[in-house]
Amino acid sequence: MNALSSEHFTSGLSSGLSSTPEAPSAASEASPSEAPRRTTARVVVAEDDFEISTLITLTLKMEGYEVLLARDGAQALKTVRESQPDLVLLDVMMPQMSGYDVARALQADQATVAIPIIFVTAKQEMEDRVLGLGLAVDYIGKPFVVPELLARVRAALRMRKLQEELRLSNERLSLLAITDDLTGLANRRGFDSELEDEILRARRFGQPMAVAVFDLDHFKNINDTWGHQRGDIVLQAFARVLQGSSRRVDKIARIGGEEFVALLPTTDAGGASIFAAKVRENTEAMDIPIEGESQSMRVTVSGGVAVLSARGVCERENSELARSILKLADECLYEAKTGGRNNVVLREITAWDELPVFSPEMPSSELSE
Ligand code: GH3
Ligand code: MG
Ligand code: MG
Ligand code: MG
Repeated sequence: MNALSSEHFTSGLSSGLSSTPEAPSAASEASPSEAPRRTTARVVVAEDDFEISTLITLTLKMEGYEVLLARDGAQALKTVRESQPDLVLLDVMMPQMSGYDVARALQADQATVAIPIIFVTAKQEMEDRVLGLGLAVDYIGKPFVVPELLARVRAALRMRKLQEELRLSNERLSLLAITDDLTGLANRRGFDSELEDEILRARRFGQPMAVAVFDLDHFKNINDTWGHQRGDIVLQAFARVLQGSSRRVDKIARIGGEEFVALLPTTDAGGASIFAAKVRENTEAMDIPIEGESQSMRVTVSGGVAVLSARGVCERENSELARSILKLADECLYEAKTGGRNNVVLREITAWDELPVFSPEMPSSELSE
């Protein structure tokens, strides 16, 4: 997923986190993190003995679980891979492939490694149990009693649910770490890694790219006149202007209080200039109503655009080039401010070495202050 594209980023927080009421009936081709979540647990039962498999299947179905049956090891592996179940009940002695080998294959595969396995087997020597518990979360001997089997299935599913919740919450946290709360755009941290990736692509394929920084004009006045909260509404409105003016492949972010940036891949000076002008005009045209007031809020923006249409070899590190590009765009922004604001200044660089060398003591975002 391109986490920072304008379309994906705002919807990213909710994707994969909601649940759908119905369990999918057929195997899904989506990866585990993209697959819709089920409310009914799905269990694969791999058992070559007809009577035992019938008993297990009926028992689980009566508990409301969805059951998929496999008659041998190879079929078990295929069914688990295709159906991404919540639990596998695995016999050890089966034709084609032993339960141990199935378990090893599932653990070696990133797509199935997190699916818990319970061995249900007649092999009950101490060594068998030790080997089995190295591969599975639980081990049930045959013959088993139904209530105990069910209790162990429930326990394994409970553990699975907790792990799944933890995984989703971790996913959410990593997304939050690169997201700006107020606007839902990427934050500086998220933007920096995208910028480096884009520089790598631009260098490798010799394509142009542009970085445009925007800073709202006299924004302090907005806060002073209307209060901080309404100032926030203006920031959100400007974020929407940026989103509306950019393409899906563009990456936009809020990198400071009222400072934003847009990264435009494969965009030359002509394209970047059209983009920045559109942002400036759409911002000027914004008329933000204020609840309970007859007046509305208006704001303008200044922009600094650095366009890289550089070819050839360059020894400098991508991270250093990233800082230099932002610095150059910041210098342009500074010119746009001193030139009267509500204004865009663009500079094009045609050789990587023309980029000014960044001095780490001077954070780029402070240059426009
Ligand atoms: P300039 O045209 O030179 O950019 O003037 P300015 O007033 O926009 O610039 P200055 O840097 O002096 O002020 C930036 C203001 O942005 C001051 C600060 O209170 C405000 N600001 C920064 N972050 C936020 C925020 O998250 N919400 C709100 N409402 N205001 C913010
Ligand atoms: Mg068997
Ligand atoms: Mg400002
Ligand atoms: Mg500023």
